[in-house]
Amino acid sequence: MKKSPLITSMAIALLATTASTGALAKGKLNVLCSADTDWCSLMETRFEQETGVKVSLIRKSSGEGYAQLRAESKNPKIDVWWGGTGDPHLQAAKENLTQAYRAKELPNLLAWAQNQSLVSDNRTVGIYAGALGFGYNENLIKKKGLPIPQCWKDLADPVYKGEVQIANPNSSGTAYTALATFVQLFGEEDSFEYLAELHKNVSQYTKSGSAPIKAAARGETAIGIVFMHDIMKQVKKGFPLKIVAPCEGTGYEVGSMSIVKGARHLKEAKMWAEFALRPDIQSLAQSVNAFQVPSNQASSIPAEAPNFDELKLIDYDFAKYGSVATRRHLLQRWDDEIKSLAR
Ligand code: S7P
Repeated sequence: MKKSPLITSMAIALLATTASTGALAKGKLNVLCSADTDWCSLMETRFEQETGVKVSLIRKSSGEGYAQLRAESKNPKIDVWWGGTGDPHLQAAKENLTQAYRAKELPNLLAWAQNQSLVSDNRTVGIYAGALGFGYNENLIKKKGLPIPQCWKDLADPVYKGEVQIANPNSSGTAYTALATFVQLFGEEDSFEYLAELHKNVSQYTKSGSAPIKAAARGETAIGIVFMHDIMKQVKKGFPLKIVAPCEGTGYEVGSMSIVKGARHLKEAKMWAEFALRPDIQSLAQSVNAFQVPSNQASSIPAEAPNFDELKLIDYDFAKYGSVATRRHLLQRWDDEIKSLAR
Protein backbone atom coordinates (compact mmCIF):
# COMPACT_ATOMS: atom_id res chain seq x y z
CA MET A 1 0.00 0.00 0.00
CA LYS A 2 1.33 3.43 -0.95
CA LYS A 3 1.64 5.98 1.90
CA SER A 4 0.23 9.45 1.27
CA PRO A 5 2.82 12.28 1.12
CA LEU A 6 1.08 13.90 4.14
CA ILE A 7 1.52 10.80 6.36
CA THR A 8 5.12 10.41 5.22
CA SER A 9 6.01 14.03 6.03
CA MET A 10 4.23 13.77 9.43
CA ALA A 11 6.26 10.67 10.27
CA ILE A 12 9.48 12.45 9.27
CA ALA A 13 8.55 15.48 11.41
CA LEU A 14 7.78 13.21 14.40
CA LEU A 15 11.10 11.41 14.02
CA ALA A 16 12.92 14.74 13.80
CA THR A 17 11.25 16.01 16.99
CA THR A 18 11.93 12.89 19.02
CA ALA A 19 15.52 12.84 17.81
CA SER A 20 16.06 16.46 18.84
CA THR A 21 14.46 16.04 22.31
CA GLY A 22 16.06 12.65 22.78
CA ALA A 23 12.72 11.33 24.06
CA LEU A 24 12.85 8.17 21.96
CA ALA A 25 16.54 7.57 22.32
CA LYS A 26 17.02 8.33 26.03
CA GLY A 27 13.76 7.25 27.61
CA LYS A 28 11.19 8.67 29.98
CA LEU A 29 10.55 8.56 33.69
CA ASN A 30 7.52 9.40 35.80
CA VAL A 31 8.51 10.56 39.27
CA LEU A 32 6.29 11.14 42.27
CA CYS A 33 8.14 13.53 44.55
CA SER A 34 7.20 13.99 48.21
CA ALA A 35 10.06 16.24 49.28
CA ASP A 36 10.03 20.00 49.13
CA THR A 37 9.17 21.39 45.66
CA ASP A 38 12.52 23.21 45.23
CA TRP A 39 14.40 20.00 45.82
CA CYS A 40 12.04 18.04 43.53
CA SER A 41 12.74 20.51 40.70
CA LEU A 42 16.48 20.41 41.28
CA MET A 43 16.50 16.60 41.07
CA GLU A 44 14.35 16.62 37.96
CA THR A 45 16.54 19.12 36.11
CA ARG A 46 19.82 17.56 37.15
CA PHE A 47 18.73 14.02 36.21
CA GLU A 48 17.49 15.18 32.81
CA GLN A 49 20.75 17.05 32.15
CA GLU A 50 22.90 14.12 33.13
CA THR A 51 21.00 11.28 31.48
CA GLY A 52 18.91 12.82 28.72
CA VAL A 53 15.91 10.97 30.15
CA LYS A 54 12.74 13.07 30.03
CA VAL A 55 11.27 13.32 33.54
CA SER A 56 7.64 14.00 34.25
CA LEU A 57 7.38 14.90 37.93
CA ILE A 58 4.45 15.50 40.22
CA ARG A 59 4.66 16.63 43.85
CA LYS A 60 2.40 15.15 46.50
CA SER A 61 2.57 14.89 50.28
CA SER A 62 3.60 11.46 51.55
CA GLY A 63 0.15 10.16 52.55
CA GLU A 64 -1.35 11.36 49.29
CA GLY A 65 1.52 9.82 47.33
CA TYR A 66 0.89 6.48 48.97
CA ALA A 67 -2.84 6.80 48.18
CA GLN A 68 -2.06 7.45 44.51
CA LEU A 69 0.18 4.38 44.24
CA ARG A 70 -2.52 2.30 45.83
CA ALA A 71 -5.25 3.64 43.56
CA GLU A 72 -3.13 3.02 40.46
CA SER A 73 -1.78 -0.38 41.49
CA LYS A 74 -3.46 -2.20 38.58
CA ASN A 75 -2.23 0.34 36.07
CA PRO A 76 0.78 2.16 37.52
CA LYS A 77 1.56 5.58 36.10
CA ILE A 78 4.43 6.37 38.46
CA ASP A 79 7.83 4.69 38.07
CA VAL A 80 9.66 5.95 41.11
CA TRP A 81 8.51 7.56 44.34
CA TRP A 82 11.25 9.78 45.69
CA GLY A 83 11.12 11.50 49.07
CA GLY A 84 8.53 11.71 51.78
CA THR A 85 8.48 10.09 55.18
CA GLY A 86 9.40 6.44 55.42
CA ASP A 87 6.26 5.02 57.06
CA PRO A 88 4.00 5.21 53.99
CA HIS A 89 6.86 3.86 51.84
CA LEU A 90 7.01 0.89 54.22
CA GLN A 91 3.26 0.42 54.03
CA ALA A 92 3.48 0.49 50.21
CA ALA A 93 6.23 -2.15 50.39
CA LYS A 94 4.13 -4.41 52.62
CA GLU A 95 1.18 -4.04 50.25
CA ASN A 96 3.31 -5.08 47.27
CA LEU A 97 2.93 -1.70 45.58
CA THR A 98 6.69 -1.34 45.17
CA GLN A 99 9.49 -3.65 44.06
CA ALA A 100 12.85 -4.74 45.41
CA TYR A 101 16.01 -3.05 44.19
CA ARG A 102 19.48 -3.03 45.72
CA ALA A 103 21.35 0.03 44.52
CA LYS A 104 25.14 -0.03 44.21
CA GLU A 105 25.47 2.63 46.91
CA LEU A 106 23.47 0.62 49.47
CA PRO A 107 26.55 -0.55 51.45
CA ASN A 108 27.71 3.09 51.68
CA LEU A 109 24.53 4.31 53.35
CA LEU A 110 24.20 5.11 57.05
CA ALA A 111 22.67 2.41 59.26
CA TRP A 112 19.19 3.99 59.47
CA ALA A 113 18.98 4.15 55.68
CA GLN A 114 20.10 0.56 55.20
CA ASN A 115 17.66 -0.51 57.91
CA GLN A 116 14.79 0.87 55.85
CA SER A 117 15.88 -1.44 53.05
CA LEU A 118 16.32 -4.36 55.42
CA VAL A 119 12.86 -4.14 56.98
CA SER A 120 11.20 -3.85 53.56
CA ASP A 121 13.07 -6.65 51.75
CA ASN A 122 14.79 -3.94 49.67
CA ARG A 123 11.55 -2.38 48.45
CA THR A 124 12.41 1.01 49.88
CA VAL A 125 15.56 2.73 51.07
CA GLY A 126 16.47 5.77 53.15
CA ILE A 127 17.60 8.89 51.33
CA TYR A 128 17.63 11.40 54.23
CA ALA A 129 16.64 11.80 57.87
CA GLY A 130 14.87 14.65 59.60
CA ALA A 131 13.88 15.28 63.22
CA LEU A 132 10.42 16.38 64.28
CA GLY A 133 9.89 19.43 66.45
CA PHE A 134 7.96 22.66 66.39
CA GLY A 135 8.68 26.24 65.57
CA TYR A 136 7.22 29.46 66.84
CA ASN A 137 7.08 33.01 65.53
CA GLU A 138 9.07 34.99 68.06
CA ASN A 139 7.44 38.33 67.22
CA LEU A 140 3.93 36.96 67.44
CA ILE A 141 4.56 35.16 70.73
CA LYS A 142 5.94 38.39 72.18
CA LYS A 143 3.15 40.54 70.75
CA LYS A 144 0.46 38.25 72.18
CA GLY A 145 2.25 37.91 75.52
CA LEU A 146 2.37 34.13 75.24
CA PRO A 147 4.83 31.94 77.15
CA ILE A 148 7.56 30.29 75.10
CA PRO A 149 6.57 26.63 74.58
CA GLN A 150 9.31 24.08 75.31
CA CYS A 151 7.50 20.76 75.43
CA TRP A 152 4.88 18.85 73.43
CA LYS A 153 2.56 19.02 76.44
CA ASP A 154 2.87 22.82 76.53
CA LEU A 155 1.14 23.00 73.15
CA ALA A 156 -2.08 21.68 74.69
CA ASP A 157 -2.22 24.56 77.20
CA PRO A 158 -5.43 26.59 76.61
CA VAL A 159 -3.26 29.71 76.50
CA TYR A 160 -2.41 28.71 72.89
CA LYS A 161 -6.02 28.43 71.73
CA GLY A 162 -6.13 28.90 67.94
CA GLU A 163 -2.35 29.38 67.81
CA VAL A 164 -1.18 25.93 66.69
CA GLN A 165 -1.12 24.36 63.23
CA ILE A 166 -0.25 20.80 62.25
CA ALA A 167 -1.08 18.84 59.11
CA ASN A 168 -3.66 16.10 58.72
CA PRO A 169 -1.84 12.76 59.27
CA ASN A 170 -3.81 11.11 56.48
CA SER A 171 -2.37 13.36 53.81
CA SER A 172 0.89 14.30 55.48
CA GLY A 173 3.84 12.15 56.42
CA THR A 174 5.05 14.83 58.82
CA ALA A 175 1.81 14.73 60.79
CA TYR A 176 1.77 10.92 60.80
CA THR A 177 5.33 11.02 62.18
CA ALA A 178 4.00 13.32 64.93
CA LEU A 179 1.11 10.97 65.70
CA ALA A 180 3.41 7.93 65.84
CA THR A 181 5.91 9.89 67.93
CA PHE A 182 3.27 10.81 70.53
CA VAL A 183 2.14 7.17 70.74
CA GLN A 184 5.73 6.02 71.27
CA LEU A 185 6.42 8.74 73.85
CA PHE A 186 3.19 8.73 75.87
CA GLY A 187 1.40 5.45 75.00
CA GLU A 188 -1.68 5.26 72.77
CA GLU A 189 -4.41 6.19 75.25
CA ASP A 190 -2.57 9.16 76.72
CA SER A 191 -1.66 10.32 73.23
CA PHE A 192 -5.25 10.44 72.09
CA GLU A 193 -6.18 12.33 75.25
CA TYR A 194 -3.33 14.75 74.50
CA LEU A 195 -4.41 15.08 70.84
CA ALA A 196 -7.96 15.88 71.95
CA GLU A 197 -6.61 18.71 74.14
CA LEU A 198 -4.24 19.88 71.42
CA HIS A 199 -7.16 19.92 68.97
CA LYS A 200 -8.72 22.82 70.91
CA ASN A 201 -5.66 24.91 70.08
CA VAL A 202 -5.32 23.85 66.43
CA SER A 203 -6.68 26.48 64.05
CA GLN A 204 -6.19 24.32 60.98
CA TYR A 205 -5.09 20.84 59.91
CA THR A 206 -3.22 21.53 56.70
CA LYS A 207 -2.80 19.11 53.79
CA SER A 208 0.96 19.49 53.50
CA GLY A 209 3.33 18.83 56.38
CA SER A 210 5.43 21.96 55.99
CA ALA A 211 2.47 24.35 55.55
CA PRO A 212 2.11 25.10 59.31
CA ILE A 213 5.58 26.62 59.56
CA LYS A 214 5.06 28.63 56.38
CA ALA A 215 1.93 30.01 58.05
CA ALA A 216 3.91 30.79 61.22
CA ALA A 217 6.56 32.53 59.10
CA ARG A 218 3.84 34.78 57.64
CA GLY A 219 2.45 35.47 61.11
CA GLU A 220 -0.82 33.58 60.49
CA THR A 221 -0.26 31.24 63.41
CA ALA A 222 2.16 31.38 66.33
CA ILE A 223 3.24 27.72 66.34
CA GLY A 224 3.74 25.05 63.67
CA ILE A 225 4.47 21.36 64.33
CA VAL A 226 6.84 20.26 61.56
CA PHE A 227 10.27 18.83 60.85
CA MET A 228 13.09 21.00 62.20
CA HIS A 229 14.72 21.32 58.77
CA ASP A 230 11.50 22.82 57.40
CA ILE A 231 11.72 25.51 60.10
CA MET A 232 15.37 26.14 59.26
CA LYS A 233 14.42 26.71 55.62
CA GLN A 234 12.15 29.58 56.67
CA VAL A 235 14.76 30.92 59.10
CA LYS A 236 17.22 31.09 56.18
CA LYS A 237 14.66 33.15 54.32
CA GLY A 238 14.78 35.64 57.17
CA PHE A 239 11.55 34.85 59.04
CA PRO A 240 11.55 35.35 62.85
CA LEU A 241 11.14 31.71 63.78
CA LYS A 242 12.65 29.72 66.62
CA ILE A 243 13.16 25.94 66.53
CA VAL A 244 12.17 23.86 69.55
CA ALA A 245 13.43 20.34 70.29
CA PRO A 246 10.60 19.28 72.66
CA CYS A 247 11.64 18.53 76.25
CA GLU A 248 10.03 15.05 76.32
CA GLY A 249 12.08 13.91 73.32
CA THR A 250 11.04 13.53 69.72
CA GLY A 251 10.69 11.26 66.72
CA TYR A 252 12.30 11.40 63.31
CA GLU A 253 11.72 10.38 59.74
CA VAL A 254 13.74 8.32 57.32
CA GLY A 255 12.84 10.03 54.05
CA SER A 256 12.63 7.22 51.52
CA MET A 257 12.62 6.18 47.88
CA SER A 258 10.82 3.26 46.24
CA ILE A 259 10.52 1.85 42.72
CA VAL A 260 6.90 1.17 41.84
CA LYS A 261 5.78 -2.39 41.12
CA GLY A 262 5.01 -2.68 37.41
CA ALA A 263 6.96 0.52 36.59
CA ARG A 264 6.76 1.09 32.83
CA HIS A 265 10.20 2.67 32.73
CA LEU A 266 12.09 0.30 34.97
CA LYS A 267 15.53 0.87 33.48
CA GLU A 268 15.19 4.63 33.99
CA ALA A 269 13.72 4.13 37.49
CA LYS A 270 16.84 2.16 38.46
CA MET A 271 19.02 4.89 36.94
CA TRP A 272 17.19 7.43 39.14
CA ALA A 273 17.68 5.24 42.22
CA GLU A 274 21.43 5.05 41.58
CA PHE A 275 21.58 8.79 40.91
CA ALA A 276 19.62 9.75 44.05
CA LEU A 277 21.90 7.79 46.38
CA ARG A 278 25.12 9.26 45.04
CA PRO A 279 26.94 11.56 47.50
CA ASP A 280 27.50 14.34 44.96
CA ILE A 281 23.76 14.43 44.19
CA GLN A 282 22.67 14.24 47.84
CA SER A 283 25.08 17.06 48.68
CA LEU A 284 23.22 19.37 46.29
CA ALA A 285 20.18 19.46 48.57
CA GLN A 286 21.56 22.27 50.73
CA SER A 287 21.75 24.53 47.66
CA VAL A 288 17.95 24.64 47.75
CA ASN A 289 17.82 24.95 51.55
CA ALA A 290 16.89 21.31 52.13
CA PHE A 291 18.64 20.64 55.42
CA GLN A 292 17.89 17.00 56.12
CA VAL A 293 20.74 14.63 57.01
CA PRO A 294 21.70 12.80 53.79
CA SER A 295 21.85 9.00 53.84
CA ASN A 296 25.14 8.39 52.05
CA GLN A 297 28.11 8.44 54.44
CA ALA A 298 30.13 10.36 51.87
CA SER A 299 27.54 13.13 51.36
CA SER A 300 28.22 16.45 53.00
CA ILE A 301 25.96 17.21 55.95
CA PRO A 302 24.63 20.77 55.89
CA ALA A 303 25.79 22.91 58.83
CA GLU A 304 22.09 23.81 59.29
CA ALA A 305 20.96 20.17 59.70
CA PRO A 306 19.90 19.13 63.20
CA ASN A 307 22.62 17.35 65.14
CA PHE A 308 21.02 14.01 65.93
CA ASP A 309 23.57 13.32 68.65
CA GLU A 310 22.37 16.34 70.60
CA LEU A 311 18.67 15.55 70.31
CA LYS A 312 16.65 13.41 72.69
CA LEU A 313 15.46 11.05 69.98
CA ILE A 314 13.12 8.15 70.59
CA ASP A 315 14.02 4.74 69.21
CA TYR A 316 11.36 5.12 66.49
CA ASP A 317 9.99 1.70 65.59
CA PHE A 318 9.76 2.02 61.81
CA ALA A 319 8.75 -1.60 61.22
CA LYS A 320 5.77 -1.21 63.55
CA TYR A 321 4.64 2.32 62.67
CA GLY A 322 5.13 1.67 58.95
CA SER A 323 3.11 -1.56 59.14
CA VAL A 324 -0.25 -1.72 57.41
CA ALA A 325 -2.17 -2.59 60.58
CA THR A 326 -0.68 0.09 62.84
CA ARG A 327 -0.77 2.88 60.27
CA ARG A 328 -4.38 2.10 59.33
CA HIS A 329 -5.44 1.79 62.95
CA LEU A 330 -3.87 5.08 64.10
CA LEU A 331 -5.14 7.06 61.12
CA GLN A 332 -8.66 5.66 61.52
CA ARG A 333 -8.63 6.45 65.22
CA TRP A 334 -7.42 9.99 64.52
CA ASP A 335 -10.26 10.44 62.01
CA ASP A 336 -12.87 9.00 64.36
CA GLU A 337 -11.79 10.61 67.61
CA ILE A 338 -9.91 13.82 66.82
CA LYS A 339 -10.77 15.31 63.44
CA SER A 340 -14.47 15.36 64.15
CA LEU A 341 -14.19 16.88 67.64
CA ALA A 342 -15.77 20.26 68.26
CA ARG A 343 -13.45 23.09 69.25
O1 S7P B 1 9.88 19.49 53.10
C1 S7P B 1 10.66 18.36 53.23
C2 S7P B 1 9.93 17.35 54.00
O2 S7P B 1 9.67 17.77 55.30
O3 S7P B 1 8.75 17.03 53.36
C3 S7P B 1 8.54 15.66 53.42
C4 S7P B 1 7.18 15.47 53.83
O4 S7P B 1 6.78 14.19 53.96
C5 S7P B 1 6.29 16.09 52.75
O5 S7P B 1 5.42 16.72 53.33
P1 S7P B 1 4.16 15.99 53.98
O6 S7P B 1 4.35 16.05 55.46
O7 S7P B 1 3.11 16.89 53.50
O8 S7P B 1 4.02 14.57 53.52
C6 S7P B 1 9.56 15.11 54.33
O9 S7P B 1 9.91 13.81 54.07
C7 S7P B 1 10.65 16.03 54.09
O10 S7P B 1 11.68 16.00 55.00
